[in-house]
Amino acid sequence: MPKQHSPPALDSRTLTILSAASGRGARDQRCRHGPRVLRQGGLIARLRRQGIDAAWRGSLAAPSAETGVEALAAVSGLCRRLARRVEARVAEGDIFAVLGGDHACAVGTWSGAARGLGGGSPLGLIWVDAHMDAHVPETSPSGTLHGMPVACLLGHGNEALTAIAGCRPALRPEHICLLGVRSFEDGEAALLERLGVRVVNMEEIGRRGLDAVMDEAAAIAAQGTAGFGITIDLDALDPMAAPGVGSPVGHGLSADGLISALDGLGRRSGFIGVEIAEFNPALDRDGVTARLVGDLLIATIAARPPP
Ligand SMILES: [Mn+2]
Repeated sequence: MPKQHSPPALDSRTLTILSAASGRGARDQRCRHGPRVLRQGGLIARLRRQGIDAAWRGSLAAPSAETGVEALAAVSGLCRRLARRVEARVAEGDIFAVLGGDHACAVGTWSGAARGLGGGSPLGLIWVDAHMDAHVPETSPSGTLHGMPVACLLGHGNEALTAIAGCRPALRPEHICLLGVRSFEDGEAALLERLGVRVVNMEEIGRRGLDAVMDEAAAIAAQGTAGFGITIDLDALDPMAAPGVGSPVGHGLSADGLISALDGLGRRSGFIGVEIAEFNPALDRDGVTARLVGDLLIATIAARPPP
């Protein structure tokens, strides 16, 4: 019998912002500057103006390549620390927002969320991404860890990462849905297919509309779980809308479409938190991607304004 996770009403909760300033999961490591640029750009003040009681409660980072610490050790260390922070927030009933860094931070975020919900209480997750992020070291052409977090959370891959969730995987395949996929390799697609993970590609989004597939994803994440969240890799968006990302892929989601599909997600019962990753300020143009991070958080979290 899963423990019932019954968070207080959203408007009485604090939004805890945690940042994971690491690019060690990627070849281009400049996503590590993302959290600093967002913070200096006034993200907290903007959220507060929208009535979100946001507080920055932890700036985590990974050792840079120059320290000689290898990427797996750097990323797993960061993820372990991030997992502890997220676990505590979920156990308290606060909602959290994790800001990356490259998307390898998702291993820490969602392993911690699963622990915070308690043993035997499944986690649900909506994964918005141009990629599948479901490689294991044996299938990955690049070997970069930001291509592996979905596999790790399902219990496949480096033990230094899979073990962060505890004695069982952070996620069961039936409780995660990928949205926006359009760039992947055979090995990772085969893993997700074998596990029965629902993957919604851009062709299907074009056919059914983003609102409809987001509804389906939210149902997958919420059904039979004790709590659910969403992780957004900014590369899910079209590079015209979000140029400042780690690995741009053409023909992605529109900003307006994603903002509209996210509206109200945070008010659904069981919602525990959001993660936004892969903001690379070095490739941003006129702050458009930084602003979009705020737009996406507000759409997900903010209470609907009174009519
Ligand atoms: Mn990703």
